Amino acid sequence: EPDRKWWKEAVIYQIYPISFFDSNGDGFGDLNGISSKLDYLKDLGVNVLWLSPIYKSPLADYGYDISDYRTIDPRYGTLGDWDNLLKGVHDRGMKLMMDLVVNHTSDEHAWFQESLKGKDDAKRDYYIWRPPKLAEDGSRQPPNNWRSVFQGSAWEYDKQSDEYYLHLYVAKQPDLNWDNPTVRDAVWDIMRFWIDRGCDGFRMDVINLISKVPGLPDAPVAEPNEKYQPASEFYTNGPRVHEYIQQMHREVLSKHDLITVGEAPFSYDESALCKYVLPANKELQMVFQFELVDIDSPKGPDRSSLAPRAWKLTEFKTIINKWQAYKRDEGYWNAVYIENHDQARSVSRFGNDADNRVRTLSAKMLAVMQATQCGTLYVYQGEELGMHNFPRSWPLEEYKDVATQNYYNRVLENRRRETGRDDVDMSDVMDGLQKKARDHARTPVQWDSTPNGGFTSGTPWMRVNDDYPTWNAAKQMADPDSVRSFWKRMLALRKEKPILVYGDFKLILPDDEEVFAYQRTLGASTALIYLNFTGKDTEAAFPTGVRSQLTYAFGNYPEASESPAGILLRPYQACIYFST
Ligand code: TEU
Repeated sequence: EPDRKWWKEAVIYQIYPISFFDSNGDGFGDLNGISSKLDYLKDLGVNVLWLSPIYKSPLADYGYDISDYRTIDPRYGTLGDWDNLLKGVHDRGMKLMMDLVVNHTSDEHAWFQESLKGKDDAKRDYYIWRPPKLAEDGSRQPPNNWRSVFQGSAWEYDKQSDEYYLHLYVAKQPDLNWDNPTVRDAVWDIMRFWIDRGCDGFRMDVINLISKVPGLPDAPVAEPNEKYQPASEFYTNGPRVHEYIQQMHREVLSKHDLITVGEAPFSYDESALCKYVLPANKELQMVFQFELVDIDSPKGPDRSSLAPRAWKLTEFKTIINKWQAYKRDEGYWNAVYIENHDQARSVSRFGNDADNRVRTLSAKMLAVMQATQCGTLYVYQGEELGMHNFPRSWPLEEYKDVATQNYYNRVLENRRRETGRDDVDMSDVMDGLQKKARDHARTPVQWDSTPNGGFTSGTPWMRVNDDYPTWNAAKQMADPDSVRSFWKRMLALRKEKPILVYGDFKLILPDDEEVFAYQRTLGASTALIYLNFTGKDTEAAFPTGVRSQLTYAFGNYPEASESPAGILLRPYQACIYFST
């Protein structure tokens, strides 16, 4: 018997509020906009909504830079609007999760403003301040050579105190000093504030980066032509991180029935990441590991590169298999996702969006792939509509993300320096951005075929993808063959069949570069899943001896065709069989 829990069976829908739905015409999505779409979400079959940050913020990183954890940014609404949203969510039997961003704050947060006042200020030690390193010529240099995830030095100089502060992300996101127990207490208080107000759980931003290696030593020089070096090994899964999360569990989490998921970038090491998740450790319920979504990133220490790498289906399957099979007996639990606000659209990356037919088929195939894995399932806004990357023809100005802009500028500066010319060719970088930039996830949701996809009656903060007249929620709600209708049926099936949530996972045909096939087992029952990742017909075998007990149950074609070898799969066909 599986250890059944509501949060394991839940389907979680991530909302990136700025791009979800604008209720007041200012061009920004808002809380009342979300409230007005709750019936749409309930109808889809999701159980929990996770809101990306809606707190007060200068939006340097679209809300992942918080200047007040207890206030809603006016662009998104008010605390009253939040209470109203929560009520609407609870009235429909759903739950609401908040984004806890506490590795860093905004530089406009009151704590940081105080910290800036001087070395003796009570809040100075809330952040990570260090004196400059003096170069031979006497010039002031950052305390070490770490590169920010968003380019440049990870340190910002403060003239007044003649010290630098650490920021793993942009300078407007100073890192909190978790080694200071007062900071930790302040974080527990923020969590209690939202729990007392009724929130049902937390997604914890970069929670595996909160403990830095003592002494903050220089990173090894991996890129000799660069001034600043990739340094994630000095702050990922750091020495005190488990002490801190266990304290969080004792002080806050253990007292409530919450859902918790930690974001854990820069580590593919299952023996490191399992520590956050194994129930015996009393930390979190699951983490977002990045091994799968980084599959098309260059191997090597620089995880901020937006140059795409070609990958093979066998690599993809190996990664999923590794995590699906990992320590089930000790209670390791997966967070299943392929999209979020930091990832390009999955149908463009893992499916095929060359034309409407293959786009629809492959988006449905990816729905089956996710909804038939073991773990808690996360769906990102617009994924249920098969929203895809925006076109290569969009100019750089349409990319609103600071990570994209900074990456482009770093490559541009390097090329200018290397060639001594201004007019360097950047077309390959633009090709890469079209494939990998975070911006593709952030175009407004396409609700209908009215101007701007019905997202706003005003001017949208970011351009709506040009395909909204054909690809939108209203059209898809009315079409039983749409991606949206398919997702709804798929989620209903997952609800009905605990084997899809809890069953053991076993890869079939591991060496096949076209078909991803796996078997799920729970007690005496079996499910088989076959996914054709190509745009052509292909054949695949059944495992020996199982065929007679299996019945075709679900897929993205009217039926499954069999061949002498086993199963004949049409382009991007997905098939689910259950034992009778
Ligand atoms: O992201 C963590 C993170 O470092 C990656 O997802 C990052 O976006 C990617 O590696 C870029 O190369 C979280 C949030 O999800 C993201 O939106 C924030 O920008 C970031 O933390 C800082 O808060």
